Amino acid sequence: MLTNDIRKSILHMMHYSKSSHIGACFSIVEILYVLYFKILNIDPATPFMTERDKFILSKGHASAALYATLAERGFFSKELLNKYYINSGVLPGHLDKSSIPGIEVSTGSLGHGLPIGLGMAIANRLNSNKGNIFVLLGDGECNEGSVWEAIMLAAHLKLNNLTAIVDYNGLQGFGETKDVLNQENLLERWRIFGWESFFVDGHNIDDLTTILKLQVQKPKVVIAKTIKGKGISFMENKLEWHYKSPNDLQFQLALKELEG
Ligand SMILES: Cc1ncc(C[n+]2csc(CCOP(=O)(O)OP(=O)(O)O)c2C)c(N)n1
Repeated sequence: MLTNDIRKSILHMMHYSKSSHIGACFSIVEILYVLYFKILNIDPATPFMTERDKFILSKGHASAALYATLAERGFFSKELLNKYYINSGVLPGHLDKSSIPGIEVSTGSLGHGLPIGLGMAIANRLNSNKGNIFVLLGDGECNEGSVWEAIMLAAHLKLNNLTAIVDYNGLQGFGETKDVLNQENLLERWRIFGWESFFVDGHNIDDLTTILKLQVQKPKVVIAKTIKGKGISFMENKLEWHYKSPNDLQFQLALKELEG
């Protein structure tokens, strides 16, 4: 299963580089898999083709998940994943557009991906470019005011070439999203602001594919219910795995689970 291979790559990268954000990566593996293998009109051989779809990982701290997916999709060799987040590496911890083909936007400072995606969607409309824009945000990231400005303008302009996906895992860096800034009824909030809104199991490949393929007349949001740390029993729904990196024993245990 490719999603399992992506998780294994992420685990190796995090362990080797001793870096953070493994939980944030594991919660979006199925979303990235569906986008890159079933939805996006892209070609790894011509990564800059004009009418391509563009994906923005707005929660740029989960860069390892995107690198692992891009490698599986053929954008670059899997060997390059060893150059993640190390001195003289090639793949930085937060996304840098100039690092490697396939990274559309530099992100890491939360709250910028959707406003940038909005601008790209407007530009595509003005240029009669058929490319669609997809933006993946964290649910904690939806605390940022800039996100809501973009939500309002996209709805006003009825940008049906723009899709947002919210990684709704209920956890952020230092607590539960509902305790940090409660955004009850997140789906209803987007709907009231004028978006075509859907709620799906963010680990269900068929459901994600069906909803992301739906053609609608407005901007679309998919609130994807996920589990932070998904796939490794001792990491699932555990806040500490936002920042912790697996030690040697934890690495072996996690690998065993993925291989089992
Ligand atoms: C503007 C900004 N403030 C703070 C941070 C530090 N930070 C990195 S990840 C994170 C938590 C984000 O939570 P969420 O959006 O729910 O993403 P998830 O943890 O699910 O990946 C924070 C606060 C940041 N990257 N950017």
